[in-house]
Amino acid sequence: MSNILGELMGAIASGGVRIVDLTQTLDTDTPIIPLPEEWAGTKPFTLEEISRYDDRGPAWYWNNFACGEHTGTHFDAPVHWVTGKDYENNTTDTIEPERFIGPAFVIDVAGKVAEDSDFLLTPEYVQEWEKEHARIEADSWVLVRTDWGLRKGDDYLNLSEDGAHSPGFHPDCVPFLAQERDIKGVGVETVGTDAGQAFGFEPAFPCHTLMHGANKFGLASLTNLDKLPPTGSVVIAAPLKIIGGSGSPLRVLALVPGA
Ligand code: 23J
Ligand code: MN
Repeated sequence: MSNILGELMGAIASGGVRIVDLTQTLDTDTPIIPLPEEWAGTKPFTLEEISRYDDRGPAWYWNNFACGEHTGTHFDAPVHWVTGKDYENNTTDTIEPERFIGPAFVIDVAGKVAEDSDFLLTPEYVQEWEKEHARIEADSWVLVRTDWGLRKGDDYLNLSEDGAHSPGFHPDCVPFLAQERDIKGVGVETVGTDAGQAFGFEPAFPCHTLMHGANKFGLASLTNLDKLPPTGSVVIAAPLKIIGGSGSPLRVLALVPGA
C-alpha cells in the first residue's frame, strides 16, 4: 500500500482520524418533503420482510424497501432541477466519482436558528465566517450546521398553515457559493436544501435553482454536523448508481482529525 493510504489506515485504526456518520437512519417515519398539493409528492420509506430464517427462506434474512430518490439523508444531482438538466454527467450514474469527495467547511448558525426558524444564510454572514476561520476552497462541501437534525416528530418539518418554517439560504448566498467560491455543493440538516418558505422566494427554491443551475450538488437531512470542526474534515457522499437518477439516499461519512 502506498505511504499516504497506509498512513490514513493507520490513523483511522489509532483514532488519529475519526469517522463521523452524517446520516439519519431510514425508518418508516422518516419525514418526506411536503409540497403544495398541485404537485406530485414522493413515497416515504417502506420496508417489507422477504424472509427471516423461516419457511420463506430457512437460512437467510432480507427485506424489500421502497422510497423516493429524495428520502431521508440524500443526494441531489444537478439533473434534479430543470436548470441543471443539460449538463453532461449530471445524473447519479454518470457523475465522476472523484466529485463525491471533498474538504468540508462547516458554518455554524445553530444559535441564529434557535432564535428564528426561518433564518437565511447570507453572503455577508459567510464572509464574516471566512474572516474568523478560512476562505472557502473551490470544490469543497459547504455544510450548514443548524442543529435541525436534533429535532424530533412534527418539530422537524415545522409545518404551519402557510407552509414549513425551516432555515435555508438567502437567494443571494447561492450564486456567491456557486460562482465566487465554486464549491462542490451544499449540505444541510433540513428535509431539503431550500428553506421551508422558499417556494415563495424570488427565484422560487433558489438553492435548487441556482446550485443545480451551476452543476453543483446538494445533501439534505444530514445530522451530526455539531461533531465536525469548522475546517479540516473531508466528506465522502457517493449516491447509489441509479440509471438516470436525480438523487438517492446515501451514507455520508466525514473523516475528522482526532485528538
Ligand atoms: C422537489 C421539489 C421541491 C423541493 C425538493 C424536491 C427537495 O427539496 C428535494 O428533496 O430535492 S424543495
Ligand atoms: Mn432532494
